Amino acid sequence: MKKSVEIIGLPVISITEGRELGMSKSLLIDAKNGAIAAIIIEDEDWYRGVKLLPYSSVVAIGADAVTVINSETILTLEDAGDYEAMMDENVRVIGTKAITKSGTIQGKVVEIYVGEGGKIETSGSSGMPYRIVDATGRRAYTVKIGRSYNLWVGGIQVTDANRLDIRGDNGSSYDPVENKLVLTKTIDRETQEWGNVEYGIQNEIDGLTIYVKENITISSFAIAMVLRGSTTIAGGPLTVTTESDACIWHAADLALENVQLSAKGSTKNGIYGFSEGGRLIINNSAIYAEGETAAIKEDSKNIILENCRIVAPEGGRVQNGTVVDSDGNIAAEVTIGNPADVNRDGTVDSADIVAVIKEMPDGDKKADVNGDGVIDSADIVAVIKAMK
Ligand SMILES: [Ca+2]
Ligand SMILES: [Ca+2]
Repeated sequence: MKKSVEIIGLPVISITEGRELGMSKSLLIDAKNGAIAAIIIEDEDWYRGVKLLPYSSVVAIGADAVTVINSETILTLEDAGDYEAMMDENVRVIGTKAITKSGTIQGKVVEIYVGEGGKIETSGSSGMPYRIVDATGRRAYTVKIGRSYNLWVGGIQVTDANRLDIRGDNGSSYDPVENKLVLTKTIDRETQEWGNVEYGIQNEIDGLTIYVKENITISSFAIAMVLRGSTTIAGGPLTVTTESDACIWHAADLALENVQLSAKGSTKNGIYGFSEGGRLIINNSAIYAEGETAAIKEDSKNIILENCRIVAPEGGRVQNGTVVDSDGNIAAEVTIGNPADVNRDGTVDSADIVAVIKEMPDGDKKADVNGDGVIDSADIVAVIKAMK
């Protein structure tokens, strides 16, 4: 998929003749079919009239050139035939109003995305069919547009066209039916600049599940994960890291469920819940969070721990939307785990029984699974009970 700006201004090269035929100047739009019909070419004879390159004659659109087989694929106005009517209509998609079928104005089309066969996909987000109204406001066409989703992975917005391989690295895919984003590769945005959706992950969809299938890292020079829609993170191990204000920032419910997660490096918070936005629910997960001002900070003051507890700091507890140590000081480092996951690897299994035996009777307190102050066979029983 290409943005229109990536097509315009490129030299058009004939492969067989090995020469430049002109520059791509603009796109001729077939509004009725919601597609790019042709690329309008400007060459040194431009004053003699417009020349067209039918989109179907394009061999490839690369970063540096548009390639065609030979110069015969370029049409002059005399033989433009079918294209003439389109040129008269002069439909400009960029900057025109996009209206959904129900009639709601969705705002202006700021950029068009050109998919396979020249099909137009807009950057609209509702997933509904759009009508494109031309610049005069009189003509309107319903355009079949691939949906795009309010979800950005490594700065790339998820669309129907890219959702099976969002970043082109076989590392991320999105299923809109299950509302599930699957990640298998690290996302590094540390050298990204402001302005181009700088976060590692940005989600505005409610009910999204992010399933981390491999041991990966999400990093950014800015906040690494921005979650404006309610989100569940599962799987792992996942490391989320930044030197910015927060590793994970959420403004809706965030559920960490059956996940092994480490949020570290932040100058302020590992996990931060903005405003009254949402709760932080941690269920059966192994979490490490650090932040110079507070490892975890929830403006909603709503932190729910299910099937896990604060393992460090020792005697730590939830208080006033953060985790404090036994003296009531805000903790800059917090470890939360299923107490039965003694070795903190995210699962409860026989290795945890071995870990308990190693610490009997008064070793590392993390082996005191039932929290009664001693490490004994009762803790082994507690591990067995937690095994599934
Ligand atoms: Ca374990
Ligand atoms: Ca015990």
